Amino acid sequence: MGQSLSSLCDFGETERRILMVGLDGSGKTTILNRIRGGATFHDVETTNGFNLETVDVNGATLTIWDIGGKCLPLYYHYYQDAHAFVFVIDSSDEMRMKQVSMELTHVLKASRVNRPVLILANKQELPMAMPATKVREQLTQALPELLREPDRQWIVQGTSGANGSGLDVGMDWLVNALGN
Ligand SMILES: Nc1nc2c(ncn2[C@@H]2O[C@H](COP(=O)(O)OP(=O)(O)OP(=O)(O)O)[C@@H](O)[C@H]2O)c(=O)[nH]1
Ligand SMILES: [Mg+2]
Repeated sequence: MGQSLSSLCDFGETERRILMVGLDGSGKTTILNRIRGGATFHDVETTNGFNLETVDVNGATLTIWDIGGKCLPLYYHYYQDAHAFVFVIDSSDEMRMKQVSMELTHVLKASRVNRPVLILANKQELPMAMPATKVREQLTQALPELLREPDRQWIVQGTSGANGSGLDVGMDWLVNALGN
């Protein structure tokens, strides 16, 4: 602890550091696999620590840190160094929305206010999944500070790690927001 992300890796000037966070089992590693071009959907092991991938999206080089949900507190210190966040939610698990709000609060408090937050309402293909609009509604009720940060760019995008839907739209938004 105590080191900055940029001191751990030698980043080029155009690279952008993206932290992918969210509760364990929300689908972060599955989504990372999709973003890096893996088309197949299969069970992945829970992440102990983090996975790191560099991907090109629309001409932008993104270094994505996929942090295991059970390890998040160990990495809060790094939030201030991130250029943007991908915050993944299991939309089929309404029972954990309070815990989700608490984790999102950490992102808002520990990061700089001008860092974009792409919130993915994942597992949309499941019949019991809350639609992205409902996830957004619950978050804005639980975290009114989201609405009070005028310089914060954020969206809630529905996705499925199972079939890849919604990911392109979300990543397009993220790259565009990073350019603003
Ligand atoms: N039905 C469905 N299952 C998904 C989806 N995305 C991920 N999963 C499954 O959800 C489980 C957890 O996925 P992971 O990608 O390991 O989740 P994670 O957020 O990386 O979990 P941690 O590493 O523990 O933080 C796995 O069984 C995945 O196959 C999705 O969109 N739909
Ligand atoms: Mg994982």
